[in-house]
Amino acid sequence: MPAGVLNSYKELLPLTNATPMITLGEGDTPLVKSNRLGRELGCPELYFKLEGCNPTGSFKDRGMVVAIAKALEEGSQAIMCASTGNTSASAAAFGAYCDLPTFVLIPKGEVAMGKLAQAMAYGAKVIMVNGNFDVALGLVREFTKKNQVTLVNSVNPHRIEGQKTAAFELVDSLGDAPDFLFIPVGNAGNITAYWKGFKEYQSLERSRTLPSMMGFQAEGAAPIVRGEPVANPQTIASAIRIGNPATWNGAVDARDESGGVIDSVSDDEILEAYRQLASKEGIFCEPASAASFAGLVKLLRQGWDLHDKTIVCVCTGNGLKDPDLAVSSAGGNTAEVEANIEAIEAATLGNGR
Ligand code: AN7
Repeated sequence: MPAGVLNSYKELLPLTNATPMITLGEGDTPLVKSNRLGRELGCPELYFKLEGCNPTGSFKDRGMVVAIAKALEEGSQAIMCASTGNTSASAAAFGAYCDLPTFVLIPKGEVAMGKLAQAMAYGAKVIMVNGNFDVALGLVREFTKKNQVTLVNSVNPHRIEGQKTAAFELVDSLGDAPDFLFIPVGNAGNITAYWKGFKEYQSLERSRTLPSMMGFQAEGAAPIVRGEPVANPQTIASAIRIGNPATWNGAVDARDESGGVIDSVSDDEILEAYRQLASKEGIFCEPASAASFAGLVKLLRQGWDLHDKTIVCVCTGNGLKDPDLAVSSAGGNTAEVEANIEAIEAATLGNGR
C-alpha cells in the first residue's frame, strides 16, 4: 500500500480527483505495548501510540497533509499558522515540500528549541510575536480573513479530518477501540479529531465499541477544566500552554458523549511521567505528550480500577523537540572521567574511587 494518510484512508477523507496525493510519510505510527509501567501500575493492557514517529516528530503531520493537499487543490498561494511549535514545524515542512510560502507566528521565547530549529530549517518565515499562543492565533485568523493566505491551524476542518486517522489506526491495530484513550489537550483539535474518527469507524462497523475519552490539560493552562479561558497560561509543557482552546466545544462533546473526563495534571506530575516513560519504557516523548500518561497515573492514584481495561496513551510528540528540558530534568546520571580504564571501571562498576 502506498504510504501516507491520504493514500491509506482515501475513502474516509474529503478528497476529490483533483486533490494532489502528497505525502511525507506521515501516519502508520507504532502502537507499542507497555513492558514495565503497565505491570507496575496494575493495568497490563496499556499501549502507547508513538506520534513522535511522524516525519516532523508530532501528530500534526496527519492533519497538515490534508490541509495542504486541499490548499493546493484550491489554488492557495501561501499558508499561515500560529503555533506553540509543532504545528509550525509541520506546516513549514509541507510548505517546503509543496513550494508554498509558509508564515508561522509563534509566541516569542516560548517555543522549544527543536521546533524553532525545524521551522527555520524548512525555510518558513518565522514571526515571533510579543504575546502568547492565543494572541497569535487571533492575529492569524484576522490576517487570513483579510489576505489570500490559507489558515492551517486546526480551526481548518481539513486538519481534523487528517488527525482522525490516528483513531482508525488504533482500531485497525487493536481490532476494536480501546476502553480508554488518554490524550493531552491544548487547542483541543486532537481530542476532537480522535473522537470523530472513533465514531466514524463505529458507524462503518469497523469497530464495535467506543472509548472513554480522557483529556488532560496542564494545571496552569486548564481552561476547559476551570470552565473559563486562562489569560496567562503557564506550564513547563510549552506545547499545551494555551488559555483559550479553539475547539473547546469539540473537547467537551468528546468528553460528554464518551463518558470521559477532562482533567488537569501538574507540571510535577507531567515531569514524573515524562521521566518514567523514557527511563522505564524507552519512550522519549515531549513533556506535553507525557500529560496523557500523567493523567492515567493520577486516576490510578485516585483509586480508579482499570486492571482489565485496554488503555491507549497518545504520545503526541518526540522528546528531541525539547532537548534543553531533557538535559536539565534528566536527573544527572552522568560522569566525567579521565581517559583511562581504571576511571571507566570506577564510573561503571563503582570499585575504586
Ligand atoms: C506535542 O503546535 O497547539 O489539543 O501550535 O504539540 O490538538 O492542540 C500543539 C499542540 C499535544 C495538543 N501534544 O494538541 C501547536 C499546538 C503536543 C502538541 C498538543 C500539542 P491539541
